[in-house]
Amino acid sequence: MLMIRLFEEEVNRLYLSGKMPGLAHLYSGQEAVAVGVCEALRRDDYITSTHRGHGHCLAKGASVDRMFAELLGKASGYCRGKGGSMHIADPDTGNLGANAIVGGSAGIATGAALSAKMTGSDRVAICFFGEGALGQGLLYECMNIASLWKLPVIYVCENNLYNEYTRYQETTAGEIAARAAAFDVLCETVDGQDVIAVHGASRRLIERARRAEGPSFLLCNTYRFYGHHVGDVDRAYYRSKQEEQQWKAERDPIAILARRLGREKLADEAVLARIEKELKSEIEAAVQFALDAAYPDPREVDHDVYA
Ligand SMILES: Cc1ncc(C[n+]2csc(CCOP(=O)(O)OP(=O)(O)O)c2C)c(N)n1
Repeated sequence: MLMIRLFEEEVNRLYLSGKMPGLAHLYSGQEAVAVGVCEALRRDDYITSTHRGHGHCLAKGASVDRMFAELLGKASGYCRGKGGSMHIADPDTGNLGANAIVGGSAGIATGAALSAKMTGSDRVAICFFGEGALGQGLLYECMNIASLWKLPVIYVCENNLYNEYTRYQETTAGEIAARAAAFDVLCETVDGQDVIAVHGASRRLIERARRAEGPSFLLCNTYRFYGHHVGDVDRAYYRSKQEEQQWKAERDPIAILARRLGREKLADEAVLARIEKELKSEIEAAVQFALDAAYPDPREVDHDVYA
């Protein structure tokens, strides 16, 4: 979780210093969801991700140097520098890709689950999506067929309270869990700031999917600490500074886990400080690798691009 947090802070710095083209949607605050879920997966299981995808990629095993290289448009990046923040895919770790189309991850994850079933493997697919995708019809077509065909897919809804600059209650009628229940898809709701809770629920739902008992829906209540994207700095008009400060002070998933580790005498301050130091130097080296890396040859502009 700390790796994701430090990665995102560095992405923000690269953006603010004009070194990163385009923009990025930071995952800070939501780390317990990606980590809690992905720690319950095998390397060959699938995930599909969203525009806010760095945390999912890292939790599934992507390396920070190739991630930074991709963000900076370099040839050593995951998509040879042509995808950028919102399109990172890593087949080696089962990551079928981030997706800038809200709701798009549902179709890909459900298709991957269908392929697992048809080929007789026991792989499962995780569909990460924000609550904004609850407004997309594709999700319901997918949940319907996944339920009828008992596909091994888990729909992980990260409700961070806002679809871009709008509170989710202004776009989402009724109870979220009822939408899964309508398709006879089992739903569990968890505190998305508690990595142990997310992990426990994920293990149950993933093992159930592996036993061919069908799809499920994991509703994670969470919060993003930064704006919708790195450029969304002036945001008091849609959410108050006080609300942000309260979540950061009381509901930070990393601090919640650190307190628990201390209470249960599993790690003391010195261990946590050492982990932070090691991660900081890994991130620093990865940024330097990406800054020094070469851009793709302009003659390759139409290679690996699909239309
Ligand atoms: C099909 C589609 N419609 C609209 C957009 C523009 N858009 C980008 S992010 C976003 C809101 C996403 O909210 P949510 O799914 O809750 O994810 P979050 O940003 O909160 O992680 C919208 C509407 C888009 N990318 N794709």
